[in-house]
Amino acid sequence: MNRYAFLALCASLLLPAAPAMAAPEAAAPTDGVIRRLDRASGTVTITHGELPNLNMGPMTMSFKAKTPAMLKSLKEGDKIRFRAAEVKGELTVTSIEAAK
Ligand SMILES: [Cu+2]
Repeated sequence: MNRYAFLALCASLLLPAAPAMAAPEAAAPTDGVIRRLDRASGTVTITHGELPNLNMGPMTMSFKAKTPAMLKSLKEGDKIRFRAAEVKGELTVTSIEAAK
């Protein structure tokens, strides 16, 4: 293998990892419990564990849901795994699923 082929191989091995590392949503999901669910306003109050990407320790707080549809199958008291990020200045749940 010549030097250029080797470099191309290195690049192809490294590239798949790069977008995952750059995206804030790549953070591992955080455990939480739904305390309040307001479908009308699309907000959800969650008692959550540590959120390193938001510099938060465990607490109970309200988030905006990225889409109202993502709250459809959930109810108060549900244990969840979720990701949150700051979107347009608002703390927003970007993904949410029932914890198994
Ligand atoms: Cu918080």
